[in-house]
Amino acid sequence: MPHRDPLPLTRHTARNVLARHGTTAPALTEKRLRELLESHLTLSPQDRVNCVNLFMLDTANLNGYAPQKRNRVNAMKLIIGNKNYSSWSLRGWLAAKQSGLAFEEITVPLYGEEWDHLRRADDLAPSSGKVPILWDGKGPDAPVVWDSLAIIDYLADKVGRDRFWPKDDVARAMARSMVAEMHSGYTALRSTLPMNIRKRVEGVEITPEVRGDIVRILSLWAEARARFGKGGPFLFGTFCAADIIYAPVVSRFMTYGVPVPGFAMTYMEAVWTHDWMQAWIDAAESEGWTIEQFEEPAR
Ligand SMILES: N[C@@H](CCC(=O)N[C@@H](CS)C(=O)NCC(=O)O)C(=O)O
Repeated sequence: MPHRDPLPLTRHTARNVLARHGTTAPALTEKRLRELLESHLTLSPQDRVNCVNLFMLDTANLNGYAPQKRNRVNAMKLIIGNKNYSSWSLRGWLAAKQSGLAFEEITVPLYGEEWDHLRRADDLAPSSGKVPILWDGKGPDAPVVWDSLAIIDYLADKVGRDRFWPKDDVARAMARSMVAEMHSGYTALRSTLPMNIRKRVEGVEITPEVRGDIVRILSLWAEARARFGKGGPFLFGTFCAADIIYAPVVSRFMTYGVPVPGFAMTYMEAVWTHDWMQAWIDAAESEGWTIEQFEEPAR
């Protein structure tokens, strides 16, 4: 039974049909594309999501054409990976939320069958095919920022440092250092225990290297909370860049049942139940993509 849904597209279908009609996405209107594709549809909801995302990437650089949200052409656009797995995307997305600015998000499925093609799209060229990447406006001359930490810095410049960093110099120095350490380090933890929001794994083996990372993180959390956490439940009291950058660690600790002391559990609960995290988790849980290599801890 063909679907008659409003977004009846997959990339394969789109490509095949377009090729058969001797046309390419740039030449099309959304309406015409729908007409061309109407008769080719036996698609899952996930296929439809994929296709819309991919179609948007294909057309995003074309003179303001975008099939969705055309009235928000000046809004920022954040391209992220699968919400279940992409820890750097979570950081970029939380940063965009923290900025308070409107942004359009596009989720692209990492490492899926279209990934090789997708990562070469114009919109991902500045990051050489990595997410997250933030476009501040439309067109090739719009400011573009890739890398989660650069996105935090860019947005803090735009909306004011105090939204992202503690006001106090001593606290801010520590927060910045913690963020930098996460961004450049903890490779054992990051490579061995990949983020997988949906999953719970029991009895995972914690290597000495991973244990070292965990102990270091817990000691930094403890110090930040003890010295600067009086104003709220987060590392430096109110939610800031440090919480953004450590949010995927919270998820990893939950997924792999890493035993943590009470203060850390309380902190993790604060992060996990934060409205933005809950929205991200809900979306991760309803994603249909599975990336096999991230389904098990690495050996
Ligand atoms: N240092 C970058 C890392 C970005 C990154 O490696 N992102 C991953 C997803 S979590 C990615 O795009 N992987 C796709 C690939 O490497 O092909 C950041 O902070 O944003």
